[in-house]
Amino acid sequence: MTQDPTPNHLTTLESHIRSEESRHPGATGAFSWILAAMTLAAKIIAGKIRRARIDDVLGPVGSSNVSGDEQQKLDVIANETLIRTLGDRAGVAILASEENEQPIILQTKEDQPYCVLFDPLDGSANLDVCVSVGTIFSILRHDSTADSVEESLLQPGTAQVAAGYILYGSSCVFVLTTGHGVNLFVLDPSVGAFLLVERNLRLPESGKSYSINEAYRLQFPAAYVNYLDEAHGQGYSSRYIGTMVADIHRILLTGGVFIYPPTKEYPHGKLRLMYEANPMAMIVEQAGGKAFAGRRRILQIQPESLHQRTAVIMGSRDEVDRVLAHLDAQDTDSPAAAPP
Ligand code: P6P
Repeated sequence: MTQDPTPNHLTTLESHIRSEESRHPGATGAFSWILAAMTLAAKIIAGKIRRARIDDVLGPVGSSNVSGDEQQKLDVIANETLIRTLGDRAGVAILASEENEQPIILQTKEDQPYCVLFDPLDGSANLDVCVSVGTIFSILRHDSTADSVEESLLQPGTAQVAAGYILYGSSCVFVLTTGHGVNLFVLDPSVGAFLLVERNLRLPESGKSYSINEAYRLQFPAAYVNYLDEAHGQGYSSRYIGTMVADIHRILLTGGVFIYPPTKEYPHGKLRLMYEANPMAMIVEQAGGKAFAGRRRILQIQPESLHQRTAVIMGSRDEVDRVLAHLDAQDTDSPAAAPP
């Protein structure tokens, strides 16, 4: 972790974005304008989460999203907040959300340079019990030559121009990469600004901690069970919050590995490639970690559909390599034991 070289300076997320923009002479400001919209949405959503029980907006809406996940009231509120804040920003051609089956076309003019994809409220099932949740976003260049709107979005993770997440936890944290390292900002509610607290954050190369839902152990391919058995024998700790953003944030700061293997319910993995795995993978790699789906680097997966799912192994280099070594030793992905 690189401590800020100018500890006495107060850098806000907005001023950081402006200084990044000044590094690109040809910049039109559209990119900065989009990140500013994400900042505004984050502050609004953070406020709504803090007041959720008071305003009685907890619990399910009574419908499911395209992935079949039960929608929480705050899923819908967060989604609408992001669409409203991004919707009037010049430079955004298309929005895509976990909560919307189809992409949202904002401006059909070909010269709109960007697309924004997001999971508005990751881990929202945890809201009722006051456990951390998050917003994840990915920014792609708009490909106006594609045959269809969805096709224009189906770009591999390496094409992302920026990725980030907001973690609504004991504090509200905004983590951002634009391809030049990872920066961490914390919301100061007294002034309503995200302040830079860590520049060029580096993920520890190792960490004896894994994050996986061991309730599904009997459904995991044998290689993952073998890894767990090895970890148990080497004194690893287990930490699992059930919100990807929170689990990955802990790993970003303290090391370890997050794993969501293929299971009987999710044979291709549970997490969504375009707006969960890809942005988190960009952040993890920019911080010096590794991010794989089985034996494939996540960022190199060519997407086939907007809401497709993937398995995930991401975190410290050494820890991801340990899991991959078991995958290499196991030439099939068959479950360790026949599912019940
Ligand atoms: P499980 C939340 O629903 C989520 O999409 C991720 O944030 C989280 O890592 C995962 O699913 C938890 O899934 O099956 O362990 O409840």
